[in-house]
Amino acid sequence: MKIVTIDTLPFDDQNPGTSGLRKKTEVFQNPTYVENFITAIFKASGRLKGGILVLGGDGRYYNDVVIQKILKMAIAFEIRRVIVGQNGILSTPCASHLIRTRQAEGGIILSASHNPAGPDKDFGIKYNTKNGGPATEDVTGAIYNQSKNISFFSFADVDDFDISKEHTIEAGSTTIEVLDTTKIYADLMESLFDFSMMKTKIKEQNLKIRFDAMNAVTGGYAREIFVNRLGLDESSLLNCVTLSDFGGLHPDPNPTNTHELISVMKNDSSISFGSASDGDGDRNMIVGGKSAVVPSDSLAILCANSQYLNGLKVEGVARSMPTSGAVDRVAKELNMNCYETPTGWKFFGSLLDAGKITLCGEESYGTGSNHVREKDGLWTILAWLSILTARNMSVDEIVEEHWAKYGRDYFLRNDYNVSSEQGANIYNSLASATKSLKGTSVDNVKILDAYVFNYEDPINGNKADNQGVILDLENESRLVYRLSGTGTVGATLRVYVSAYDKNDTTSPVPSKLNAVSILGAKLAKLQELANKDKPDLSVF
Ligand code: VG1
Ligand code: CO
Repeated sequence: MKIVTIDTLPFDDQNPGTSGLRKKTEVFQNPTYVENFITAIFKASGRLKGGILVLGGDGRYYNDVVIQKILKMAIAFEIRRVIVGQNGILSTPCASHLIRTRQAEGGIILSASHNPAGPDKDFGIKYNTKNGGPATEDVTGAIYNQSKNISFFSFADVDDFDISKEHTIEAGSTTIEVLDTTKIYADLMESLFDFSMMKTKIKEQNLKIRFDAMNAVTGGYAREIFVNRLGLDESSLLNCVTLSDFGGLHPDPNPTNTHELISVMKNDSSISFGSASDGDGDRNMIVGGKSAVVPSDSLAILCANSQYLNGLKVEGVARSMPTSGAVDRVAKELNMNCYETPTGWKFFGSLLDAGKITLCGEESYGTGSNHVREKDGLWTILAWLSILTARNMSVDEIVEEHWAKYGRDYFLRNDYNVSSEQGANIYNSLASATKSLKGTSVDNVKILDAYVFNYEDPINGNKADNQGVILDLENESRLVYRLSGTGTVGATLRVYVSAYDKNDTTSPVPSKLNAVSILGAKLAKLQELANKDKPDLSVF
């Protein structure tokens, strides 16, 4: 077998963000762009040579081409075994599971997750390490360094491999194992939940559900779980065929993007449980008859109802810093530790590995448990289904019961799309204003505390500075500012707004949070510095 080595020059923009390297697809299509980055990954994770690599993606445009490139490069790099999803399909949580169960050195997931797909949309490459979780900052830093110093890459000069069927291929010193991962993932879910009880109760309770895969990676897994194993009707599935452009959908599951699901739920009151997942299957959205469950609440509700999760023993919980404090209230009541981490699943890994937490979540429609080291969309949906069937209650009833007991943490996120310069300017101005803001009142609202969130991992001591600006306001209201690390054009300033009310739990979110929202924009000088008089997107 001929190994070809090609000279290359570094690209200066291969620095992974919150969750992998994401760019416009056309950037990845630049000659040698993919090869450079893959070489950087291979070199930064020393033990891949002779080790096992898990490989797959969410099925988006360019997935097929990049998979073939990586397979040929893996042979040249003498990776011992590459476990690749059939047709290149592999969800992020399933990749995490495979890395763990097959003792792989790492995994490459081709996905820009919740970003849209297509030749003029986005593509991405994520790297996960041995524990199954997203590469931590030290590893992504090493990858970036390698990418800046690269001078050549190598690949095996062979025809494309047939990855359309389950089989094993020997190539050089590499074994390529093509796997249909649907069964593996469904088996994992079946080991975590009591499917036979759920199946019986779904029938007894005549439960009707809708699940929207948004034409992305979870369609096949969902059919196997919901229809084949839990006996739900085929009509439960929406957009469950994986398409390379996701059928034009924006697979970021929130009420704005899931029109079809929301309208189906509105038009048929007999369907009491709706859900959706994102491009690569790690996010989830839970919808009741009245509205979508706020992800921060979803995490708190899972924690408060963990006795209905088939014996899952919750030792502790964690939430990302912008996520509301709803789960903190439950943790306090249950007398368990609650950790606050920076945004991004990579920061939960050490806590999960050390057994300090069992559940964790983010406001961005991500929740998961210690069964893998990624957030897991279908797991969360099954967790809700497990609670709903065990308690014979609807989503709305569960949410209302929760608020009645704990009060409500009203939450919304305002996104402002600005230029990179404007984003940096707004964020840096806020960060440097924290000292002068602390203790002052603006528009009659007292700013009790103002600080930059610097994190030190409680398990390994790793530091991650400057992860956001936090303003704690009176009456348990809070503003958090940070710049998105997953966008591909300009910058997105995220302003997270929350307010707590023990008694009033039924106000509309926008009106309840209006005053704090306006204050948030004013303090960031959004009008002055970016000419923005309203957010480009509000998610709640
Ligand atoms: C966003 C979310 C963050 C999530 C990340 C990856 O990051 O805010 O909570 O972990 O996406 O999710 P950012 O930096 O744009 O705010 V996924 O499902 O797109 O891998
Ligand atoms: Co995702």
